[in-house]
Amino acid sequence: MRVAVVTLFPEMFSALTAHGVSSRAVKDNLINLAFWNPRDFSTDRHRTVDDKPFGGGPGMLMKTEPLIATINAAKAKLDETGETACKTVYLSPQGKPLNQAKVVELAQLESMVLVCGRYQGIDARVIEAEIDEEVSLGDFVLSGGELAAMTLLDAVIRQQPGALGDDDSAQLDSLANGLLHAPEYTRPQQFEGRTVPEVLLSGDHAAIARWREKQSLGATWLKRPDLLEQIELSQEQQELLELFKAEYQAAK
Ligand code: 9D3
Repeated sequence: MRVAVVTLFPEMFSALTAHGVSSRAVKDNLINLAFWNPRDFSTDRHRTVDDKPFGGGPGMLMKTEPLIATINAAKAKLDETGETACKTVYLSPQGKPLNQAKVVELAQLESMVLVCGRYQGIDARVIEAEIDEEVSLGDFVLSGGELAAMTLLDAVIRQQPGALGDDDSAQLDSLANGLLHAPEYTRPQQFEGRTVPEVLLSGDHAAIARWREKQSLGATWLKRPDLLEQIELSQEQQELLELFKAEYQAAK
């Protein structure tokens, strides 16, 4: 997959390119990242990249001409390398909140342009003309689109075939099935007076799988009931969740 990132702060992306799973994917050419800086497309002596909003008010917007020129150059380069399935995504507080379904969808594209805003954002006509999708991380305020773009990219990179070792396949990712994960335990077996659930020490793989499924459903019910509304539970899952609820009520 080829990704063109439009950003005033390309150096920030070293967090992705220098560490862990994402850096390995870049090194192995599973993902090709190119950075396009509007400052390089600014034509005045001061290399201006901000401008005042019409109608007044506090704050600045990204200056339109350098931004448009940058997006067009990034798109032209992807076209040149023959990429067809391409989307241009603007990371924006006004976007639809990102979820794993959207990550999986975007990860299947051949290429993508990510536009990172700074200041108070970008001209509405640039969005109309150039942007296919607006994506947000959620209802909180960031200082710009870069951390959001990096978050989206990290999630998309994990989905690229070969990006993950067997130890953490994307199928194991929490939320791959729409549920939170069951609690996990490692050594020591006793820790500050708390012990590991017996079943995990039993060696009974069927019992362990059943316990994990029940805990997964229970954790989702307790912490993220909104996720349960979005999926259809099987008969067995409904029974396991009822068991969890009964034990939960009995314990409190
Ligand atoms: C003046 C009102 N705000 C617009 C809703 C101003 C504003 C806040 C934050 C303008 C830009 C930003 C920068 N944020 C992002 O670029 C951003 C973001 C976010 O702030 N929260 C969650 N997801 C995202 S994705 C990009």
